[in-house]
Amino acid sequence: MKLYMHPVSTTSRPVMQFIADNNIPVDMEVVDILKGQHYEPAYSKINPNHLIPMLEDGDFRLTESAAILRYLAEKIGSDTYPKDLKQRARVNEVMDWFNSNFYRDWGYGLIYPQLFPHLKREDPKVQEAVVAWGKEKSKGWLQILNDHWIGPSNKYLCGNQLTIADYFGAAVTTAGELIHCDMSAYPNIQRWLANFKAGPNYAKIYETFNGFCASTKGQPWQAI
Ligand SMILES: N[C@@H](CCC(=O)N[C@@H](CS)C(=O)NCC(=O)O)C(=O)O
Repeated sequence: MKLYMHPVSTTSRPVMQFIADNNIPVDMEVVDILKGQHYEPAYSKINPNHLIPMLEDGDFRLTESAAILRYLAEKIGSDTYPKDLKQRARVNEVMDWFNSNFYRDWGYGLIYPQLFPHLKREDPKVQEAVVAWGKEKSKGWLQILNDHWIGPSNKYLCGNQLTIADYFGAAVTTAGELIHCDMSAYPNIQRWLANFKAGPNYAKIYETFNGFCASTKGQPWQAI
C-alpha cells in the first residue's frame, strides 16, 4: 500500500500514526502541499480533489482520512475500531462530529483563514468576521468536547479504550497549536491529549508538525 501525505497536514497525521502504531507496511509518498504539488498533473490525475491524504491499496484508491482510518483498522482487525455494533456506532459518531461540526468552525473558521494565504478573505472586514465567528463557535464545541465527549473520567474519547476516533480527533484538536491556542480552560481536553500524546509514535509522527508550530510562534493570532 502507499499513502500520499504530508507530515504537517492535519488529516495525514492520524493515518500516519495509525500505520506506525500498527506496523502496517505502507510506503509514504510526500505530496508537498506547501509548494502546490497537489495541483500538478501527476497528482490531480489520480485525485481530482487536490487533497491529501490518499491511500492506494493495489488498484483501489481511497480519500478522506476518516474513511482511510476505518479501512485500515478493519483490514488489520484492530480493536481500535470495535466490532460491537453500538461501540462502533459511537466511534463513527465521534469521528463524524469532529469531521463536520468541530472542524468546520475550528479549522476552516478560526485556524486556517489566519494561517493559509489561499483561505484568507480578501476584504479585511470579512476576514475579521470569519475568524470572530470561528472563534466563538469553536469555544462552544470545545466546551462540548470537554464536558460531554470526554467528561471528567474518560481516558479517551469513547471510554477507556483507544479508538480510531482518538487518532482523528487528536489531529484535529492539536491543529490549535498552529495558532498557539491556550487550552487551560478545558482540563478534560488537556488530560485526554496528554494520554494520547504518550502513545509510542506520537513524538516521531508529530515532529515536523511541532517544528512548524514553533515557527508560527509570536504572531498576532486570534486564538482561544
Ligand atoms: N476531508 C478531507 C480533508 C483533506 C484536507 O483538507 N487535506 C488538506 C491537508 S490537511 C489538503 O490537502 N489541503 C490542500 C489545500 O487546501 O490546498 C480528509 O479528511 O481527508
